[in-house]
Amino acid sequence: MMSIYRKLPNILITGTPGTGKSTLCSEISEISGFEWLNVGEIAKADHMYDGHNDITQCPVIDEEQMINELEDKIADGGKIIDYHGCDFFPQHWFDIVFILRTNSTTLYNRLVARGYRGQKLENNIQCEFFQTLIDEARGSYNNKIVYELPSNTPDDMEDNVEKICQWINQWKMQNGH
Ligand code: DAT
Repeated sequence: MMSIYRKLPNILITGTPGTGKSTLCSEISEISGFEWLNVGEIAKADHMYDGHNDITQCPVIDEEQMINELEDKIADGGKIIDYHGCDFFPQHWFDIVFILRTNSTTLYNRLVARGYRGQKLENNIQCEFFQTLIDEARGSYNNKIVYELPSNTPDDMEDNVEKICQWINQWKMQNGH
């Protein structure tokens, strides 16, 4: 497929809640100047919901409304999108997709610290264990642009920030900036 012309690339960061998406995006945004779009926060702020999911115990995002809301921003490029789902975004939005991975014990501890318990805690641990986001990303995007990144330790976080910033710089060089 021909790549869409953008002055700057768009990056999708996905993964189970607690894998470190917000932390990573905030650091990359600070370094690169790219705008961080936290889809969960945007949905919350604008009440972009369409019901409630009893299994995940989360409100269900109004996907159509979200796509309409983000479309113009995405067209400009230079965005980092952060969400724990990835199958409803148009494929052409992203130049690269990263999935953060965290081992079960570490993720469990992070989610407990965040106040998750019971079914919600269990569902998220299972989501990571069964590689739900990997399947979702691989099923939704060209696998050549989909990468897994471990996110267990602060060293991992640092490596991931560096890798993504390097990728941005490389993209700019290859695209004449
Ligand atoms: P998410 O946005 O995916 O829900 P987060 O960025 O809020 O995740 O991170 C959840 C918590 O885990 C937060 O306290 C920071 C910590 N954390 C995330 N990634 C980490 C890593 N690679 N090493 C150590 N701590 C990490």
